[in-house]
Amino acid sequence: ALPVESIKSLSDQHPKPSDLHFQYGTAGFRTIANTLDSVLFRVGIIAALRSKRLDGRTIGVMVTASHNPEPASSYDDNGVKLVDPRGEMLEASWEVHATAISNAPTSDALIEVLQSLVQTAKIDLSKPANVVYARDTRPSGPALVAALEDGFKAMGATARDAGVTTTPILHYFVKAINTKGTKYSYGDDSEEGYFQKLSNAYKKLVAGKTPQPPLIVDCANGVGALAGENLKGYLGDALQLILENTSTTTPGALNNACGADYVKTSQKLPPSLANILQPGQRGCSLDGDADRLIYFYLDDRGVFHMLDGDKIAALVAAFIVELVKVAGLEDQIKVGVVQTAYANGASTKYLAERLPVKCVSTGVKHLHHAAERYNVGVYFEANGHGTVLFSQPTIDTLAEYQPSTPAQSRAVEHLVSLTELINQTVGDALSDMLFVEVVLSHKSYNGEEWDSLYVDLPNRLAKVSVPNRNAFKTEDAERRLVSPDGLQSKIDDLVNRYQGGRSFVRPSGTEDVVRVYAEAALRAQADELAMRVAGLVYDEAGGDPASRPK
Ligand code: G16
Repeated sequence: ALPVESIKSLSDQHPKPSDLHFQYGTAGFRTIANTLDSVLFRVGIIAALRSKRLDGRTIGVMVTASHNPEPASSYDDNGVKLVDPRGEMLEASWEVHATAISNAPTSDALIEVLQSLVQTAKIDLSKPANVVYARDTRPSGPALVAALEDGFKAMGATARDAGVTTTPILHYFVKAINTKGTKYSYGDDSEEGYFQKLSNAYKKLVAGKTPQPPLIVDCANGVGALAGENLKGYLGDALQLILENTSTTTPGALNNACGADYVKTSQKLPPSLANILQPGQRGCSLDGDADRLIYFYLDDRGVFHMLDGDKIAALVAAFIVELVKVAGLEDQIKVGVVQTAYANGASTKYLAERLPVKCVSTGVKHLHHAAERYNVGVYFEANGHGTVLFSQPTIDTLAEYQPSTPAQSRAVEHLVSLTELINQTVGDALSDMLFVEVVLSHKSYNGEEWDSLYVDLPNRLAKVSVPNRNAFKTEDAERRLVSPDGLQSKIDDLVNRYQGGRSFVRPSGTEDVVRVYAEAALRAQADELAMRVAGLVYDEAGGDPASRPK
């Protein structure tokens, strides 16, 4: 039976704020940190139940608000998300349970919701519950983790504290723990195991190549700075990393005018790198929990150029296709790409001329599942969140294949090393960064040569604060609005007036805003289209005057 008494007494110490409604969104629960105490306690319970449901397999819990800002005030965002046993995002049907559990108004109501979940999901409560959890560097983290631990305690779960680490490392731990001692062992379930795995694969892949010039890494003043420092040690001379924005304890510094989201959204170099990045040099930005990666470089004239998730997808997908071809495995291994509506139109055109490309809704979970349908699935969101998945049959094919020439054998070895280098559980900025460096080094590309694979269409992102973002509903992989009524046809009318115009509107799953994307053949037109569509959204929804698009 459920440990009703222990849940109730601990739950009374973590009361739900009566005026708030929580929602398990794109990346779990994410909102103002000081409202999340009851949510964290309950997530502890949910993780334990999920583990019991899956026969005691280990479930991951990550406390982070990733790219969200951390202003030096009480409005610091934080969040929490659950990781399923293979290291992937929580199964969608459980997101609904998580939302219901987080909103039960009292301890008694909580027990009722839990009892009904135990029944409907047929959870055998006599099974063990195993959990591994971690947090990023946010100041609100420790208190939230304490609430989470109370949730584990209430359920009698066995919980392992992975401390302060990146989101992708936590995902790696989950998979490594659950595959330990099996023939599918994913690696040693320690940070050392993770760094060894990545750095060994990297060294194999670049053996014999001329070392790349040093790479500037903007760590967003987040946990990536700690992991980056570690990685540096394991890489040694194989790749020189220069870590910048590493102030993990300065209040308000996290993601502030730096990091992958800043670079992608503002399409600018973080001001902190202005005197550091030299013309011709490559740099990259991680986000606050190191699961997103954006590259950039300055050309000879010192002009900034961004290489986003779409450019990364184009670079790495072409590289994998080439290796598969050289290996002589073209007929057996099919490579496909998954993008979202945010993918630049030029990238979609470039990729679709070479490979199957699919468009899905925003959120790694959607991309991940779509990518699993290919033998090798490359998925990247334009914001730099992505990875490459090799299906198990593909990994077996690579292991069993008998190459007939030295070139074939080298290509197969490289493909095998890539399966080790790339984090197969989720987007991982450090692993993706090493992958990009491998391709640049094999191709002898600098930033400019990589950038010239295709020319981005000018584009603009905007956000509008509205009273109720849930009034915005979409279809067709978020490319069209079905509600508010009539708004889509107004957007269509506008878009038709711009050459190469494309625009869409969707509610964010991580911030209380509606997002607007627009692209067009010319820069000024893309900006104008974005502002006009944002204006339509504002007028339609009675937006906050402070966010009136200008
Ligand atoms: C999360 C998700 C991403 C998504 C992003 C923005 O990223 O993992 O898949 O693209 O939020 O989502 P939205 O536009 O719905 O706010 P992160 O890096 O914040 O975890």
